[in-house]
Amino acid sequence: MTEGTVYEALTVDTLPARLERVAALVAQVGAGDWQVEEVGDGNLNLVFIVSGPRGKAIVKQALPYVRLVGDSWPLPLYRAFYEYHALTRQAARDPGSVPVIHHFDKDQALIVMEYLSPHVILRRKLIAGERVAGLAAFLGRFCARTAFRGSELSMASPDKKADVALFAGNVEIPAITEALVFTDPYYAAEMNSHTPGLEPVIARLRGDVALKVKAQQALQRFVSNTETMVHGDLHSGSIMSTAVDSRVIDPEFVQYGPLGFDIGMLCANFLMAYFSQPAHRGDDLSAYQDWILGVITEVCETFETEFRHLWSTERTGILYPAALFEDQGHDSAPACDAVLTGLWRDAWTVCGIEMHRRCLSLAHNADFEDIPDPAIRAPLEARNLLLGADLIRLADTITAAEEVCERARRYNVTDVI
Ligand code: SR1
Ligand code: MG
Repeated sequence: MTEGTVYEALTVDTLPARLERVAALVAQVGAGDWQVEEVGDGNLNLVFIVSGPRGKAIVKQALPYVRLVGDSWPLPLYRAFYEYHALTRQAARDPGSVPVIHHFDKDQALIVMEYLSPHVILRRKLIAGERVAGLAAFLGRFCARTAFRGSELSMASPDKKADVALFAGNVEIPAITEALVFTDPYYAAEMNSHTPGLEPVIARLRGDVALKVKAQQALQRFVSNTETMVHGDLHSGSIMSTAVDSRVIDPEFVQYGPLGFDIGMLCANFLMAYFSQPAHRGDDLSAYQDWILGVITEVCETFETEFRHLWSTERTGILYPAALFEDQGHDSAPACDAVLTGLWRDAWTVCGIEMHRRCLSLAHNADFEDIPDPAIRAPLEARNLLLGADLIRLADTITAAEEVCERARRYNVTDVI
């Protein structure tokens, strides 16, 4: 397969003949007999593991439609182009945080990348009750470094503007987030679904005009604020881990957006893991739930520490220049505090919204969906929905992740339906 060929979706049967001349793939797996397995379990793409005499590699190919729904919902192949460019920027801004890219074919919407082993999707580990050493520090640093280094706190303005222009072409993929995440949870949108029993809680959320205003204000900032390059879909299905190592994958929802977007979405997914735990285990339940809340706290603390460190050591962009502060003998810490205040307001708002959309909109998460009995699932989701509403309402006033965790602990022992 070479550049300039007409797109055709790969299959396990056609992949070897179609990719046998891709030198970067052959260099990874070796020439000769290849075993190919399709392992994509996400909502959108094909993902193949190619095994050869020398090793393994991942071939990820976009499909021209939403896999979760089918060809009635077309989706541009160009998302692979944006994913490729996002991965190169994340690798530069936080080295070692994402898989190594071996090859990109724009026409086939295909990326050949490092096969991570024995990594598995973090969401599966959280459902299984497994702990990951170093997870929180890794994620806190990743969010801080990509946020800071992708913004005009760090980047030269012409480079930042060129990047914003490049990623502005990613239209339909962020549009999914605009609808599914920010808007659909708050009315009876066509593709929505929810667990029976949640109706009273849903009625409360959808009847809360102030809540809808805050969610739409967050959407307004999401579509019009190009502070930094965001991963755009940083949930526990976009992280792969072993017991001691983690990487971030799958940034096809990349765009330039608010500094607090990724860390907010990430914390939401840990909170949903937390609330779902009573259905997944008996032994170790409270210790494991404490571990998850500890991850949230440490992610946020690491984020702040790293962001402040970068503020002092890498503030090379046009924003808050040393010429205005340090060079005048003025401490710039209050300016950093102000940036972080706005960032956390956005983060906790997005966190609450993400907690809502995964129970009310399309594309629920396995943390709850793997609970087969709706009578067990609904009360756990209800706790999650109510905490989400609190976070949206109180985002302006939350000063530490521990306050969020304390609230989560209280809901966790309250029967709200
Ligand atoms: C139609 S796509 C639904 C969801 O899957 C992706 O992973 C994103 O989370 C998106 O919102
Ligand atoms: Mg994804």
